[in-house]
Amino acid sequence: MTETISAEPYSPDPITPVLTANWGDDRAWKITNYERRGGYKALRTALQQPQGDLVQLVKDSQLRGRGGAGFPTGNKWGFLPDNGAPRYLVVNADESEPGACKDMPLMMASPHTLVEGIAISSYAFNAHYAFIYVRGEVLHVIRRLQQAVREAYSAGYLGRNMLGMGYDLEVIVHAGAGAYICGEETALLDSLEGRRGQPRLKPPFPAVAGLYGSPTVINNVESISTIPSIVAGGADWFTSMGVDNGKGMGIFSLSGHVRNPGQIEVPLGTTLRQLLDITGGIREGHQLKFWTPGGSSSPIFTAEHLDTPLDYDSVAKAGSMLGTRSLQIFDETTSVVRAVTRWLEFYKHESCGKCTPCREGTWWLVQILKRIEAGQGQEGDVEKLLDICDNVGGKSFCALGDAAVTPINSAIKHFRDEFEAGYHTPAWELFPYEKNVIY
Ligand code: L3W
Ligand code: SF4
Repeated sequence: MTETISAEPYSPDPITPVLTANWGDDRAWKITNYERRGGYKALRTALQQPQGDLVQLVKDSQLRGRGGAGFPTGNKWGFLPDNGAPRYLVVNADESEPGACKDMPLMMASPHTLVEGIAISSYAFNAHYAFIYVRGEVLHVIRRLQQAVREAYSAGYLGRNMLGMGYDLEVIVHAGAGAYICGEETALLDSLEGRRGQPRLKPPFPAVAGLYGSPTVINNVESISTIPSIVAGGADWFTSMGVDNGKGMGIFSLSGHVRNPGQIEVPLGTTLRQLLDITGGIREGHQLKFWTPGGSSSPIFTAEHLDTPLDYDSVAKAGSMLGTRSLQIFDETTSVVRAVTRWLEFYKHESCGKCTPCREGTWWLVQILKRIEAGQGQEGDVEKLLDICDNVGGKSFCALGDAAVTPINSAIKHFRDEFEAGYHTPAWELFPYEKNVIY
């Protein structure tokens, strides 16, 4: 445990926001309001440039994918083979990682930022069809996107002969059916093609053989939404923010035991201590116990990581992953066993069932965690958990299996005594506050 507020209030430099700049405006989601703030000017600029120059610009910007893995966006665009097959852009808007809440607010507040990014990106790598694959449950977001796409067609930014500059692009908003696994890019493609979403073997990567077997770029909502600002500001402006190997800004979502939960956009490399300074800190009278830098798929951090720069390399060096920048904050009233059990119930439910280690392993992990949570754990249960994790992590077909075991391994590393206390005492007696929580 440690204090979370530093003496000097932190001020990000250079000042963001960029992606969230108009979120406070009334009806920023209307095309007229977006245009009033300079929206779609970058598209006009882009359509006057050779396509290869735009791909090079994105490479020069050093933008890395904002969906979790941080793969260099310009490089991905550069992988598309020139084999005469149609090329597709698919935007992964299936955000559903526990704690992740940046793409949905972005699409609600400023859907045209995404639509403009789609138009520029598709032109850059010569795709004439783009799909936004969005979670089926978020009807309000789907409607907002559909309206934005309709407005963009009417204004001539999409469709045949965009802005009279000779390029055609069709954009389709596609609602998924609410399976977390469809956020995995190849399961998403199966679902988009009308089949049950289950991961495909990679390689081939989608860039080579993706939608309908054609070269396909799959990028996260935030990655594509960043493109208009790179076209408008240039690669030097973008690389002036962030750190080595982690350039630009990003939207971080803070949730849990903080005074002001929500989204905040800052340069990559900002620390949790600085973010808490800006947003008001941990809720009054409480102290940080543990947190996730990248949603429930990342190993947990503790107060000793408050000054870890939140960029890809620094977080990896500290033993976790930046992932979706979903900062879930837990204070000392939280049972780590209970938190991990809730996450594992999620992974068990969302396991697609294709491979045995994940399908069976997540089920067994939940059984053991639940008895520890109830104070009915048995001697050796912690070792059993670690053994099962060892047989799931790195031995499953896709990243969901790895994700499921990372919170357990890291929670046992930092709070083993709490798990062992579950051999005789229920979590709700060790953490009385939890009695008041209704599940
Ligand atoms: C061409 C190569 N393309 C890699 C591409 C690949 C993909 C991207 C990254 O998972 C992570 C995961 C979650 N030629 C290539 C190539 N690519 N080598 O680069 O690939 P990969 O496999 O490292 O990652 P991924 O499958 O995109 C994303 C983590 O993010 N995560 C979860 C996010 C939450 C959601 C959600 O809410 N729906 O997805 C959070 O941390 O665990 O590790 O495009 O094709 N040689
Ligand atoms: Fe499906 Fe889990 Fe195997 Fe991934 S790891 S393929 S989600 S069963």
